Amino acid sequence: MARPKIALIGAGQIGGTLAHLAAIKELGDVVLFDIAEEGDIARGKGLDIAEAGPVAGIDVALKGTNDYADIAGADVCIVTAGVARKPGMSRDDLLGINLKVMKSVGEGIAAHAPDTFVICITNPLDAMVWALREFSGLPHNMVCGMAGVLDSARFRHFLAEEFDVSMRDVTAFVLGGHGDTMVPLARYSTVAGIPLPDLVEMGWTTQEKLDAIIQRTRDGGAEIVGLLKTGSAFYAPATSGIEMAEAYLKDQKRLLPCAAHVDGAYGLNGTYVGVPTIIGAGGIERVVEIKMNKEEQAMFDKSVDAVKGLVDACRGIDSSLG
Ligand code: A3D
Repeated sequence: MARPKIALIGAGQIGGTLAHLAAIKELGDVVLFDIAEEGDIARGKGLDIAEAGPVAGIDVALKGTNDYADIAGADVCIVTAGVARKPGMSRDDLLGINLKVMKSVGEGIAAHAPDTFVICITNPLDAMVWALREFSGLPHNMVCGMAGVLDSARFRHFLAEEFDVSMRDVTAFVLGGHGDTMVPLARYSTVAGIPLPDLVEMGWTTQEKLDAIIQRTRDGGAEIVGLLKTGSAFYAPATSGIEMAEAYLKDQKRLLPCAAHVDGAYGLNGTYVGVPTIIGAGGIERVVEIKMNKEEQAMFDKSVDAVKGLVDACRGIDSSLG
């Protein structure tokens, strides 16, 4: 049986890390696509990782390209093409530039890999995944965005540090748009099944400390941008994207929060936003609707409104978007 094929559209910081992780995990053959003018980074990174193969014992093929024809037959496309944040920029500042990129990427995927499962990582995430779906015309269940896995991972990391427990025992739930309005849900986040509010009652932490961790989670991307100065996070985003790709390729039916097309659930009709989903061979097989209390629902609604505002801004920039 042929190995699965993974196309990485964008071979920058996240794209290169995705290629390395996909190769190390032997998820399939990897094609790196980029149009960078300052160097042939797609071919350079592809060759560099391939040359690690004999040492690491990796039996997959890597190819760099600037020709969309090379992504033909891809089972998964992970899209990071576009520009990333610099200090002082919000994710939303990237909208105009990255919308144009989504148009060319969407058309490239539609022409050469229409049966693929698309995971978008380009920011501002929820609006870009919506636009990418519109431009590509692929079925909604086959186009999603990575943000919730990363935001939840950040939350889990901070909680594991606070409680001094293994992060393997910490589960966390972050919903809503990937931005300042994201909704970390304490009630649905646990240490081995014990919800965070109970842990506060048990004296493991205080409500003030928990609130500070929630805010740090919301600001997690900006914290890394502030440290790196030259770009944004890439190791954790790439690791999160690979987890979603693996769930699809291996039909794992993982319950993962991701930016999915929500039509009916949560009172929404046709909005891309971060929700719990089941990812398996059918792509986004299900959107899981959880119960929220009034306060959580209000935060979620605010986040949905922020996403809708960005989608409207996209429509204002490109009149071909319906
Ligand atoms: P970077 O290292 O700049 O890589 C982006 C690559 O895209 C560059 O190599 C460009 O040459 C390439 N590119 C630009 N236009 C095109 C095009 N039309 N076709 C093909 N390639 C193109 O950025 P990065 O890898 O650090 O980040 C990529 C994106 O992910 C940015 O938009 C970030 O804001 C975003 N990001 C999202 C998250 C989420 O959690 C959603 C986290 C971190 C970064």
